Amino acid sequence: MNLLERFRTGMKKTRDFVSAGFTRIAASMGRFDDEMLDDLEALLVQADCGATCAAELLEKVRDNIRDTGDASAEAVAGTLHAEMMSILGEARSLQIKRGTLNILLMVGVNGTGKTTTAGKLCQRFQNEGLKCVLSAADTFRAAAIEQLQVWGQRTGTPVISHAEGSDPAAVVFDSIHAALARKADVLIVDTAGRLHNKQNLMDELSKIRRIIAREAPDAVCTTLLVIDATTGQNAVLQARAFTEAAHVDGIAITKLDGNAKGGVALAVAHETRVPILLSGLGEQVDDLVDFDPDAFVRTLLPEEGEGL
Ligand SMILES: Nc1nc2c(ncn2[C@@H]2O[C@H](COP(=O)(O)OP(=O)(O)O)[C@@H](O)[C@H]2O)c(=O)[nH]1
Ligand SMILES: [Mg+2]
Repeated sequence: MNLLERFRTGMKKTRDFVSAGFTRIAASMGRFDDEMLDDLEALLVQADCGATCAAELLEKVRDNIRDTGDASAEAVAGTLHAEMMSILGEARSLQIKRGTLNILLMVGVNGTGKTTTAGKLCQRFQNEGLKCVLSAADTFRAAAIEQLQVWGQRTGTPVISHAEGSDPAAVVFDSIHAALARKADVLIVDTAGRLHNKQNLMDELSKIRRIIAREAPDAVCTTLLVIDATTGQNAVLQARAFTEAAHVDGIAITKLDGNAKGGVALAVAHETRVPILLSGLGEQVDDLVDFDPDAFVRTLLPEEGEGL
């Protein structure tokens, strides 16, 4: 399956809702009038693209119709495609620098998919011939540590952990030394990284970053914010809060397979302007793909021959 097919299969619920909805609205007349454009805007809002983002998109569509006189379904889909691409920005993937230690800090609220994404990433890196170490720095619950150990077994990756309730910074310290001793390429740190309040998150992350700077000054450190696509506008609020409280290098948007609300990726990109690097399209180990703006947009919108 190529990337487009993976997005279309994984995001089937969203595609059935948005793409089929677009086609249904367009079908009545073949060209868009004001009422149909309002329906289209409502459809995008229902798919969780965000009210501001949807309003902006439709404003561009209306401008284009005014400028060109072309209100055909193809023209409307074309404008939406271009504008959505501009919100999402260029395709960017998670970069791993060879010959040095790369440290990935997974942050995000509980249940968004940090541990699962860490496990999936491990498998991806192993497939690419990179050596990985997992760090169980979410020490709040024993279950969280055990869950990461399961991923370690599944992917053949060493997991560095301490007891429940221990200091995450100490786990990170040991993990860095284990990774350096093994000459690992990637250390994935499953942090608690939760946002009880901004100060709390900033303190936790800055403590971890201080240890990294001291113990592995040459390491390339990347903070990945994990966002659950099924949580609607909450996902947008989380993205805003985290990006305000901490430096976030990239976003992993999980559970795009979960419901018909996958449009939230647009709302998150619109709100934060932080690149979305990864997308979770299921619970299995290989259900993680690079976020591809073109494939994503072509999943939302119908194309010629598909009702246009
Ligand atoms: N359908 C689906 N489920 C996911 C995805 N990513 C994670 N999950 C599920 O979401 C739940 C919470 O994930 P977990 O990694 O424990 O979240 P954490 O608390 O942030 O570490 C688990 O049941 C995962 O299997 C995804 O991309 N798609
Ligand atoms: Mg976890």
